[in-house]
Amino acid sequence: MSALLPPEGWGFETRAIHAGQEPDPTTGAVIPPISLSTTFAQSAVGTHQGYEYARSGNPTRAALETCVAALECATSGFAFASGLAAEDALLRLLTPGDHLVIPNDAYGGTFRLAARVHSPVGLSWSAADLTNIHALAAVWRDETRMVWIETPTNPTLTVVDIAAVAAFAHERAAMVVVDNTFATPYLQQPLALGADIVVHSSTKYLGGHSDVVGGFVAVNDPETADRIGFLQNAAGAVPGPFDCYLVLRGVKTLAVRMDRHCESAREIVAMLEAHPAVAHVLYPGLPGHPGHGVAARQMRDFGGMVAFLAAGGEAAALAIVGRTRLFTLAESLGAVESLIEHPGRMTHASAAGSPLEVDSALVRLSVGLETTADLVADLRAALDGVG
Ligand code: P1T
Repeated sequence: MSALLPPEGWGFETRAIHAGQEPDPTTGAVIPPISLSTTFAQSAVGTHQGYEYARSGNPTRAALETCVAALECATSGFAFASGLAAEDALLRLLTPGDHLVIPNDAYGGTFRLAARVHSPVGLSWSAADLTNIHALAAVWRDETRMVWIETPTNPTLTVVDIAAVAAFAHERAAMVVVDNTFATPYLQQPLALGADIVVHSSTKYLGGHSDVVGGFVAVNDPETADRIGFLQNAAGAVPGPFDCYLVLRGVKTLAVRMDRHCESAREIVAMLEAHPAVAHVLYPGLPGHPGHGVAARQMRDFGGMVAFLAAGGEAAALAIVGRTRLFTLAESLGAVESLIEHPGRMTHASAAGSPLEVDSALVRLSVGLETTADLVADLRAALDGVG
């Protein structure tokens, strides 16, 4: 839920710092208090100040929900305990017999949730290359109710034209969900491009400091919002107040962090492109990237995630990820510290043997906020050793 919308015309950074975060009326505290109470006094049965029980609503969570909804230019926002909890709530909008289309390189956990949690209870799904409307048309069924877009995708940084897929799906009365985790609302506004629902792993750029797991859903349609609010409360996968505070703190600096992530990613891409140990660089900012034109149109900048194929195949990829010093070998992304990983054996291992299996030579980088030259030198040294 989001209580108080910011005045029209506030810029992104102003909304990030002020939306939902007016000084506390009782104390003047500038930062929304971490409200720990699980229950709220009622002056008579059903008469209260907007809160009854903390699973249904909590003031710290409401501040976060108002703020991130405002960043996505949505009328309603819902915070969840993790990105996958948020995704799970969205898949519960579907009923047995419905058909879902997911991208053929979605995050491994999204694939696992659809294929191994929702599919056994009646959801059918297909994976498709969503960069190609004909591929989407080829898997379309009368029962298709939802198209799940990730853009740029995790881990191959494929760019999907949100407006084109939304137009196709809406003509056929299906909903469009966009996982905006990689781009963030600073770089990309899916609702304005025609999507119905935005979902986030706020564990990543929204939180931004590798210290909180969370998820978020933003929507404009009041009926969908009611249903998601119902699911949030009925299934109960809500974040605790301290976690809400951490994400709220994170989003205040989202814009400046994203600008720097993008800037450093550009430098790193330039080095990778010239290095003989790298066979191919995947980054939407490269003019030769197949999605470059769409990304330039629908994104403010190209993001802080970079992937590349090691020229020496899987063995070289595994060697490279073990050789960096500043880039920590770890799952996750989107935080101040740079991370490196091998998707085939780590984040996307659950997609092995499926249409979503990733190339074993692939290395993924989450470019952090350390000194750019140090990051370039660290990676170059790791690549030089592999040859
Ligand atoms: O980890 P969680 O907060 O539950 O979010 C899941 C999720 C959803 N969508 C995308 C695009 C994601 O990247 C993730 C989580 N991804 C990783 C942990 C990772 O290292 O790729």
